[in-house]
Amino acid sequence: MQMELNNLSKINLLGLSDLPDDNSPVFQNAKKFIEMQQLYNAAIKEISTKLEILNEEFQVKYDYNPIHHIESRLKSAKSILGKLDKKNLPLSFESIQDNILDIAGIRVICNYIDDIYKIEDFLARQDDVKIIRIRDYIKEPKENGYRSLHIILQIPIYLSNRTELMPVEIQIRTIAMDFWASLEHHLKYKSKNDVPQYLKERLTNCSDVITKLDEEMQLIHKEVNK
Ligand code: 0O2
Repeated sequence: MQMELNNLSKINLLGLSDLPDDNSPVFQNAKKFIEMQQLYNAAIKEISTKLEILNEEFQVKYDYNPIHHIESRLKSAKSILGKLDKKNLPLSFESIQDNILDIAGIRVICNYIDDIYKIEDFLARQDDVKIIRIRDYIKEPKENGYRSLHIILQIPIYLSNRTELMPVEIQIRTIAMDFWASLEHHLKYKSKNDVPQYLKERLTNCSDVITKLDEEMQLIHKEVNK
C-alpha cells in the first residue's frame, strides 16, 4: 500500500477520465484519490459561498466589506504524502483522513483585526458547521512573528447516496499579516528552510511593526465610523 500511495505524487491527477481502464492497485488508488479530492473541493465551495454571502450582506446593510479577498487551494498528493512522512504517519487513505485536516484550505484576507473575529463568530453560528480546532496566532503569535487565526471546521457534503463530513482549514488574517507571511514563506523556500539569523530577526521586527500598524489602522477605522 505504501509504495502505491507514494506513486500518487507522480501522477498529475485531473479527473477519472485521465486514468486508463486498469485494475492495478496504483490506478485504483489514483481513482480513490480523485474521488477524495472532489469531496474536499466541494467543501471549499460550500465554505467559500457562505463567506461570500456574508460579505455581500455586510455590503448591502453597512456599505462595508469585512473580507478583502478569499484564496483557496487543495493540498497536492505530493504535499499530503510529504506531511504524513514528516510526521512518521502511515501512508494510507485512513491516515490521510484522520491526520491531514488541511487538504481543503481557505485563506480569508481582511482589512481589520476585528473583521477576523467577526468571521470566526459567523462561522461558529452556522448550524451545519462544526468547529473542530482553533489556533489563535494573533493573540499568541508564533516565535518567528507569524500571526493568523486558524480554524479547522467540518461541513457536511451531500452526495447522491450518502453524506460526508469534510474538514476544512481556514486561515484568517489581515492584509498586513498576509504580506508578512508571504515574504516569510518565500524566504524559507529560497533558503531551503535555513534562513540566516539576521533575516529572521528583521522579519520578527517587521511582525512587531505590522502589529502596531494593524492596531492603529483599526482605531482610525473605528474613529471614522463612530
Ligand atoms: P501549506 O503548504 O501552507 O499548506 P497540522 O499538522 O496542520 O495539524 P500545523 O502544521 O502545526 O499542524 O498547523 P498550524 O500551526 O495550524 O499551521 C498550518 C499552516 O499555517 C501551514 O501549512 C502554513 O500555511 C501556515 N503557517 C503556520 N506557521 C507558519 C509560519 O511560521 N509562517 C508561514 N508563512 N506560514 C505558517 P503547511 O502545512 O506548513 O503548508
